[in-house]
Amino acid sequence: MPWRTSRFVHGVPFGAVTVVVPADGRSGVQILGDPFMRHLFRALLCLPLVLGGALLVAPQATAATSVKIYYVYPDSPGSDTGSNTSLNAEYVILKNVSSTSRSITGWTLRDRTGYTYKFPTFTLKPGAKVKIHTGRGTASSTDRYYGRTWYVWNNTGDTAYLKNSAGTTVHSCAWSSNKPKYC
Ligand SMILES: [Ca+2]
Repeated sequence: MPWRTSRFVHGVPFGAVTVVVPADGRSGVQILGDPFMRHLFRALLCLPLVLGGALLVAPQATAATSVKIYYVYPDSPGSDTGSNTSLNAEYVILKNVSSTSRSITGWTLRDRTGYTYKFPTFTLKPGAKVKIHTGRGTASSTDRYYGRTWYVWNNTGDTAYLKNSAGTTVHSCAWSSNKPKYC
């Protein structure tokens, strides 16, 4: 035996093995008993650490942005007359950049002022895009409408915010000119 039994005062019987805690606190915990059972016991001791690690990693993996603001067209062509056609030529495109279908039910798109479009029950397939127009129109799987009678996105600069159903901002895109922009 490389160690002295007298150093270990806390021997805890644990089935076929005994866990021994050193009295001086300077040495590590020793596990005594049959070699196979000792290995098994060590593996079981490690299991909670492995499971705990998986729980810590998993939420971060699922929280990665799967749907993002893809493109903004803040300045409708021509004068800002406020016609429905002009309003609808101002838009933001979202894209599912993941490889699986994603629900964006209850998600919102808004500008700095707070003009908000909220998605009803809605799913984007992998790689699919949806265009959110400022004016009125018939909603479809590819085109949605704020239904407003005046513009949302400032031509001189603004920020689009995409929030999930919990209200957490998952992506934002800022611009400082009237030029269309890939985010
Ligand atoms: Ca505009």
